[in-house]
Amino acid sequence: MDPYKGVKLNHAIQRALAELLQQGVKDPRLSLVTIAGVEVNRDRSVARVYWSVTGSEEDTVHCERGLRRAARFLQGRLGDMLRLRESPQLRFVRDDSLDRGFGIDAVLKELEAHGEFEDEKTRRRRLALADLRPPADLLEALRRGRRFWLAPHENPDPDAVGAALALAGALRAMDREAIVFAYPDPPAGFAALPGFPGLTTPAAEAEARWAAGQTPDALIMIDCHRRERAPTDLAGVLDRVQQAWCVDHHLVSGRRQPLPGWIEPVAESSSTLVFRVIEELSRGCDGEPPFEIDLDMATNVFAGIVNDSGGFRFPSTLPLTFELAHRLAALGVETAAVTEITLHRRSRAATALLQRVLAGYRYHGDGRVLTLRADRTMLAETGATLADTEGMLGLATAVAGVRYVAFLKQLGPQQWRVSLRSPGGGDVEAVAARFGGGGHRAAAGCTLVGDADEIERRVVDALLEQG
Ligand SMILES: [Mn+2]
Repeated sequence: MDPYKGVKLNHAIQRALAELLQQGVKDPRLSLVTIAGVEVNRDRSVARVYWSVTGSEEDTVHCERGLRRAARFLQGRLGDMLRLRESPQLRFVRDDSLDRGFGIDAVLKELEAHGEFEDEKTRRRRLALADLRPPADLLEALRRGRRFWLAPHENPDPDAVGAALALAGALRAMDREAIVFAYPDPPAGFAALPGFPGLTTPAAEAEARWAAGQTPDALIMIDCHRRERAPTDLAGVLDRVQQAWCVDHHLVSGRRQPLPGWIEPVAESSSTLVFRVIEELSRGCDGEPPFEIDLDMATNVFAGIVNDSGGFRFPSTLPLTFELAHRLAALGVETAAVTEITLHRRSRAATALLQRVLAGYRYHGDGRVLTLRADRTMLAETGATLADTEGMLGLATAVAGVRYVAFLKQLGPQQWRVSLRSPGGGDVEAVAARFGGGGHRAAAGCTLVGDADEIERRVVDALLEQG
């Protein structure tokens, strides 16, 4: 019998590999490799090993080769150490996100140095708000510039817009000029955000402002880390801005370099990171007077964390999320009202759309897979927009017995966005990847072209195959 189960096996492998790399291999540079996490697939035939190394690009390339060469050996030793009947095949995946999480990485290492081995859960539990440390170069850029353009990603949510408005408020408190760009479709739940839409500027005006000589010292992308996530209205000026930064909590995917700034995937929201930036700025420094974090900034931050933590229900919620909520409530934020408006309130059009979507629920494979759909006809007949589908996945994943949810949203005549969730713990990233998409194990998506019934059938088959 196998003593390791699911997550436990991941941790056991992570630990054993770290030990082997420290002592068991000849190549000294491999001892500098950090194993960030391990993910074993369902039948345990393959283990994806996320790794990173601090050092030059050359070191990284060297380690990548070394790990590949040592894979067989490590696999064999693992089997012995963990007494596995069959040890999984090791696939090494370079984890770029870790390189950039300098702050947290350092904190975690520090914690580790203090005590025995700590698993991810313990680490997350011990993180305090003050452990999130904004990078010095980002703070420096915010202090140095006079005019800032802040851009939440397209199809923004209250986290993206709330964080942008809060940061703009802080910059204005420092006598800087700061504008937040807004897009044609306001985010669902925006009504709780102080300053929206009064303090936002249509993205379409960017070009005119540029032409009038009002060019920004820096552009700051919020809740995303690539220029491509900016709305098309901004595309023309994006390449011309001298400096672009980001504040984001999403994992960096792909090999391409993200924007400089602060990417911290441990945070449940970008608003949390922005709060820490504001807090640092508010202390003032040489020739820069301190300022107060006001109620509007606090409310915008709270709307962001309440949205991204699903009202403190999502597993991404950290103890430090409650620490921040406490701080914000003490600053006077009307937590109940903001939560109600951000997460709960629906327009009549959105309610009509919800009725239609609920009526279209379809169960497959004895109720293991649930599919739902929002097409253009439904939007046109109810007067709702795609932004109004926010929260609908949450209702579907709540249905007892459902392992996978697929939500098909129509983007164009033959184009469908498929959002996948696995409330039952399965791996939807693997399914999204088969269709050219990506994401995380529990939440992923892809965009497919074709007939909706046909797309639905293919996706459902792939999900059922996943088990
Ligand atoms: Mn977010």
